Amino acid sequence: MTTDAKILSALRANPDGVSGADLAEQLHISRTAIWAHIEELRRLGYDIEAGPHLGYRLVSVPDVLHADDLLARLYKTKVVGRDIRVFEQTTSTNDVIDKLARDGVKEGVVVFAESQTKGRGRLGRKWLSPAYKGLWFSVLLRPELHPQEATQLTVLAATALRRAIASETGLHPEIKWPNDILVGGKKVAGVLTELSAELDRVKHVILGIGVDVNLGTGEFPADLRKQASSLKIETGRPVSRADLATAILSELDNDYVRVGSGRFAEIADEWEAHCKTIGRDVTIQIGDRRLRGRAESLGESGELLLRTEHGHLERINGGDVTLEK
Ligand code: BT5
Repeated sequence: MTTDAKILSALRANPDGVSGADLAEQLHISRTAIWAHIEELRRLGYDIEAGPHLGYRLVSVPDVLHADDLLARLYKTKVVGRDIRVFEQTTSTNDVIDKLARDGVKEGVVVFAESQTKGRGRLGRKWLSPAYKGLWFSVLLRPELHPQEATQLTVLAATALRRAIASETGLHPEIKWPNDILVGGKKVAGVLTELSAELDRVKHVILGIGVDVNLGTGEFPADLRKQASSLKIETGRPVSRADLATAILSELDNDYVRVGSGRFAEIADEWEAHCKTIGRDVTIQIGDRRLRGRAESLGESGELLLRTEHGHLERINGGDVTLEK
């Protein structure tokens, strides 16, 4: 843990304040060094009060993503978030992770960007990623899975993401198969799963997650306004991105460990309980192919089981779903 992270942890553990002398002793550095770090944190926007009796007290934290701070808050995770990197701007965070994956970096590394110049959705579609308004990040995983089972990870990501958004905001998000999180019928988050695989083995998976946190209505272009929304619009108040990021990463870690120990079925049950798609009549567009039918359930590998209008059961691994009225 870096000195900044240790100071922030100590301030959080002592909400009434902690003296410079105590901090210096705990961290084995001089009081002057403590003071210099406090000044640096203040420059980043952390409001730290100092007084002769109370010592240093954390009054408020800024809505910035600070890698050391996130690391300190995620000290309990087993895989996801053991290594966190924050960039001001990237093309796509999935591309940054892809490069790290090829360089042999361990699974669990997370890359956040305050803004992306080439944020993307599936099939090369554009993903709007304005600066400081959302969470735009990617996670590297190296699971022991067959390539056909990789859809499990999209299911996992959507389930963890839904749970974290619900607990942090009190909203009731729903999942639209395979990768959308909706609130009040509008998309507030999406998952882009990219895979590098050999015939029978997954080499690595990149989970790219975009969450519209504090965008105002005016920040969505007109063509997206009908279908997209943000957590701020839906709750009527700003949402702390650092708190939400911490919650999402710890839920992801939890569920990744569950999948690794063969407990995907538990996640699938939770997913079905919150899925808007199951039990509905749908049209699914897969490339040039269009299928109609009823979405029956989730298969063992995370695929959607569709009873087509002709009565066959189809296993669907990707595509765009439109819900029929
Ligand atoms: C997705 O694709 O929903 C996956 C989105 C993943 C974004 C993250 S951000 C971090 C990481 N780095 C990346 O480059 N990507 C990932 P899809 O289901 O194909 O939906 C894309 C469609 O959603 C677009 O064609 C738009 O209609 C709409 N859209 C674009 N930006 C949006 C936004 N910010 N919020 C809601 N909808 C959006």
